[in-house]
Amino acid sequence: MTVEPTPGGEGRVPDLSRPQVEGMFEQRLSEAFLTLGCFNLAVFGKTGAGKSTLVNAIFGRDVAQTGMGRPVTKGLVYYRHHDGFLGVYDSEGFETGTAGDAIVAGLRRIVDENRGQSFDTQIHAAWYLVRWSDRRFEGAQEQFVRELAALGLPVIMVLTQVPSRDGEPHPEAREFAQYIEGLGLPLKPNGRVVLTNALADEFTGHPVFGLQELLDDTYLVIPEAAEAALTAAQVVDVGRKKKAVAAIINQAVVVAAGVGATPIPFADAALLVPNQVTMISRITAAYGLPPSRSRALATTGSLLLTGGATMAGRYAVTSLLKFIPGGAVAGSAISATVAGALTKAVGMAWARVCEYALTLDTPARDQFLASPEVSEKFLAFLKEAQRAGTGSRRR
Ligand SMILES: Nc1nc2c(ncn2[C@@H]2O[C@H](COP(=O)(O)OP(=O)(O)OP(=O)(O)O)[C@@H](O)[C@H]2O)c(=O)[nH]1
Ligand SMILES: [Mg+2]
Repeated sequence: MTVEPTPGGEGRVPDLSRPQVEGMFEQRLSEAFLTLGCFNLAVFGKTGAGKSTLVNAIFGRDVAQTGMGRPVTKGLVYYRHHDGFLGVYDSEGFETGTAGDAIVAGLRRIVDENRGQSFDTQIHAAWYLVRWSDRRFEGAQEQFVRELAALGLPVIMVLTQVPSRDGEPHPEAREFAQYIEGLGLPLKPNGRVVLTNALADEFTGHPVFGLQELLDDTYLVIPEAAEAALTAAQVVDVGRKKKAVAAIINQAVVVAAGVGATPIPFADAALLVPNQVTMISRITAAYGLPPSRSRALATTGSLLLTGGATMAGRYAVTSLLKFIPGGAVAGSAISATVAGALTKAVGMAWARVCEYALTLDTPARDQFLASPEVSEKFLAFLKEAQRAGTGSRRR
């Protein structure tokens, strides 16, 4: 990679050493993840209803296998995913009757204990799953759902393993859902039953179905404070992640413009670094990338941003000055506009790195996040953004 010389920028950058920036990164990353908090979901339904499969489909991870399980009450295990922002109460092998009574009693205790505690220990939503092909919804199940609702939990009713064609569910599954809706259960958000299929069936050709709807309904019933964690944890709706990230970048741009409001000497681009470190950390958390990889990311991030000058920063400033109005005049000073544009470019490029990481499966992703490829991709995206910005192709 070649880095263009800095126009008149041979001046020094205030010294932010790599270890300093790295330490800053590690700290801001863990703050960003802590701020997300934890989204807690409780999942109920008879054995084989598809609880584990549905959780996997929405969150892209086998919480039961990769998380730490802790039996919280008879019949109920709490899995806190090691990434920290997802917790699942799984009623494994749950059947109604006395087992159901024991679970309700245990849940009541959990709900009572967590009342008034911080939001990330509370249960934010409950999914009650019924396999559509059972075509039966028993009195005991109905009773159980009413008791969950009486505990104050928002209950979303889900029919699972529903076949569909051309976006339409099997008519009998629809009928079954309507039957349940007719029982007048206190279902959230609107008394409706959500029809889903969590696994594509290659033999019958039945596609995955209804996951977006289930996720949308879940957003509607949870407290606002749990939304950021859900957005990070889920893998169905990348659009929601992007929206959260766009807001983070905009905030950082405003801060950067503030730093540049009194134009700062070009050589002091490093003044923008702390804000960029915060931004990159928050972007990483919003996408739900693993905090367990934060050390590797901190190393890469600090390499990229040290002095705002070494690579990315210097490259970005150099190219930006060429096309930002007033940039060339500034020549040796970073104005509010330049500071904002620079920060935005860095944020967008990092967002693309994260999105790329999300397309990889877990082992490949972990490997990628710990590799020099992160900085290579980041710089490539930064260059692309700037080329698009100038409207010119390769020089
Ligand atoms: N095609 C298809 N198969 C599913 C779906 N959900 C579950 N299955 C299958 O049904 C079986 C049971 O699913 P699980 O997700 O293990 O059910 P569970 O509710 O977690 O069961 P327990 O843990 O025993 O309570 C598995 O063989 C799944 O592959 C689905 O949406 N579509
Ligand atoms: Mg299971």
